Amino acid sequence: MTSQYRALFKTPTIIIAAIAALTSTITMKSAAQAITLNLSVENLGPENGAVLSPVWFGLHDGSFDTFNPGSPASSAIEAIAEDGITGLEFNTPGFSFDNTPFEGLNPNNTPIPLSSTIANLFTQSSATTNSVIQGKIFASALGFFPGDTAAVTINFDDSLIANNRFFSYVSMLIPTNDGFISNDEPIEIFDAEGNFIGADFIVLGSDVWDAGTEINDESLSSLPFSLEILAQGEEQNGVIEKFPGFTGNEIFSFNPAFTNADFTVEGYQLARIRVTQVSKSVPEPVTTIGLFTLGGLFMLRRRVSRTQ
Ligand SMILES: [Ca+2]
Ligand SMILES: [Ca+2]
Ligand SMILES: [Ca+2]
Ligand SMILES: [Ca+2]
Repeated sequence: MTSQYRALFKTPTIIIAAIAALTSTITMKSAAQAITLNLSVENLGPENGAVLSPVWFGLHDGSFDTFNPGSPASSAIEAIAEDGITGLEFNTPGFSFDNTPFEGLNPNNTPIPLSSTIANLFTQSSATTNSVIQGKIFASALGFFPGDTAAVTINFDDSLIANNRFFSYVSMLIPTNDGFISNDEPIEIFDAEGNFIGADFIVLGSDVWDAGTEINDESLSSLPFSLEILAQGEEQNGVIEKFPGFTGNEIFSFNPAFTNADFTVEGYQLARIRVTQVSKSVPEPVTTIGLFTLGGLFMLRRRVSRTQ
């Protein structure tokens, strides 16, 4: 066998094939490339801590602003902050309310008009004129319980980087009436030259906002724990401000599931959010063939030198 491998390695046709494969790999890099990003969310809270609703995300050109402190919330922020509704509940692969308290919710009976959700506002926004990339990240239909991690992978052509240089996200905090986390300013994940920057940050309890849309009473009749209570609660008619703290004890005493949910305590870490680049590559089969061929050559070389 050894001499056969040695003979193969010395055969000019093998080397020519390897060079041809290498050349095709390099040539393909000047063509359109697929950008693959991984977006992940982890609930860092302690056991029986606060729950994050499914996290809405969107990529855009930098001109989409989810909210401004001191201003009234949009209908999009209100729908997420009060009830965790993004508008993507009925068209996200793998997402279903079956076997949850919200089973039966459908586009025709949702108490929140889909036209007022962030999914629709984002689609209509000039920030996404040429490309609409948005979705939900979730560990289950109810979102992220403490310790839960989930990620989504998205692909787009690198010619669309300028349209998708910025990342935004929103998620509701449970158990609050209208507490949410989101980025006030778009997060730059590609620089102006198109180089990947990414994101990796921790959201603290002190980073939670109050949408100013629902009076905080943490009452079982206003928190969205069942289909019937969706969109229930007293109007606040206020503006977005830092979460002022929990007001009542009802929610913490009725259910041991929330004994550690007061994220306003010192040092409470809510979530880690990451945007990483998986690859920026030519269509996979070409790369793979090139690498296999080179790898084969290295293996041959090693076998040859070891036996010499
Ligand atoms: Ca803002
Ligand atoms: Ca409301
Ligand atoms: Ca409020
Ligand atoms: Ca409510």
